[in-house]
Amino acid sequence: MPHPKTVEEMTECAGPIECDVLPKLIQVTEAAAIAAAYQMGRGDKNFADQVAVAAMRRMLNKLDIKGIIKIGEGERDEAPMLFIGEEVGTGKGVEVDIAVDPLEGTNLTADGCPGSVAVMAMAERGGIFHGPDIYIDKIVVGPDVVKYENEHPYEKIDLDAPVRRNLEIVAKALGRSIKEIVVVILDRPRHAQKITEIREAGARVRLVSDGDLMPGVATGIRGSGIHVVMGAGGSGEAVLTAAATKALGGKIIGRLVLPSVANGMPREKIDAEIEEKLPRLEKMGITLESLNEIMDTDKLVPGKDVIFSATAVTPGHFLHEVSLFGSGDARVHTISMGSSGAVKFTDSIYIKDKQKNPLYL
Ligand code: VTB
Repeated sequence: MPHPKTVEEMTECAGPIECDVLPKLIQVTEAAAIAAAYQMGRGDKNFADQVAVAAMRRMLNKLDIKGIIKIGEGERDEAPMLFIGEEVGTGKGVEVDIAVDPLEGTNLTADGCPGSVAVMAMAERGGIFHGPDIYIDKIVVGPDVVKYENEHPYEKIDLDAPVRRNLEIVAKALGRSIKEIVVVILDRPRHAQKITEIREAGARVRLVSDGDLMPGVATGIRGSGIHVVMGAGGSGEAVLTAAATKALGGKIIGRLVLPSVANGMPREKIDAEIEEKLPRLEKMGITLESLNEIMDTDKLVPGKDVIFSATAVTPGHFLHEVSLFGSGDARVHTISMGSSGAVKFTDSIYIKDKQKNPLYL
């Protein structure tokens, strides 16, 4: 009598990046998160970021990969480490494109507030959107909504549709009423109108001061209490959200927008930003017109063999914060996943002195 061979079957359909690199990727985000956790609540967001970046880079450089940073800490001239275009890894092994955010939520860490994570994604070469570091205005929803859309071709989440219409679709997909839906959105003046519309539609709003990446991932996890993420935030964060969303079967739609435009700056500020950023945009094949095109999950992360890992620094929406104990020992909580559909919640404990700090549950 044949019996299901779940793990064997899933391993067979996993690509080489998922098979070879994913187990080690967990340690990369763990190392960055532990480094950042020592800086939690110390009020210095730049230093917290710096130690997370350095730890992530050290760990990345131990991996047998030929990696190129596609989403990183900035341009070569503005970031000393993990800048866009930097080659990382030992140079042996599989070719990968990499998106990193070694400390998503630097303010949250510096202030000791919930929601900061060390996060990264990888895919085969060409598998991660190579876009400008501006904003992406987005909507993120989970797999139930994708299923509903597939069954109802005329009811699709649309970035230009009224907020109420999108929320109606999400509510129907989840078998709930709109008043039971929770929407996460960054607490920014640029979102004032959207927040009003969400509330008028009857949904509940969870405002976050920073960090809308992990709420995006949470839309793909039933029981997280988060059903939709809306609003404009960093493009790198949106790409990382897309990597996880793709692995979990949800979706993100978005469009690039200049921060000066999204934040309602005066014309001269917008012109100055266009002048500063246009040459780089054009190099990437993006014009002011194509800036308006809608991008979906596959555009943001076209890869087939995509992996993602996020380790909480401070308490997360569904992850526990880093615990520090002993002298340098740590316990960390990570979510990692790959294209095959294998998702891991890892509770890792690193003990240096096994007698002095025995393991406890
Ligand atoms: C966004 C959001 C991030 O910073 O990028 C935000 O996606 C920046 O927005 O999660 P502002 O320019 O309005 O500050 C985060 O909140 C943290 O990196």
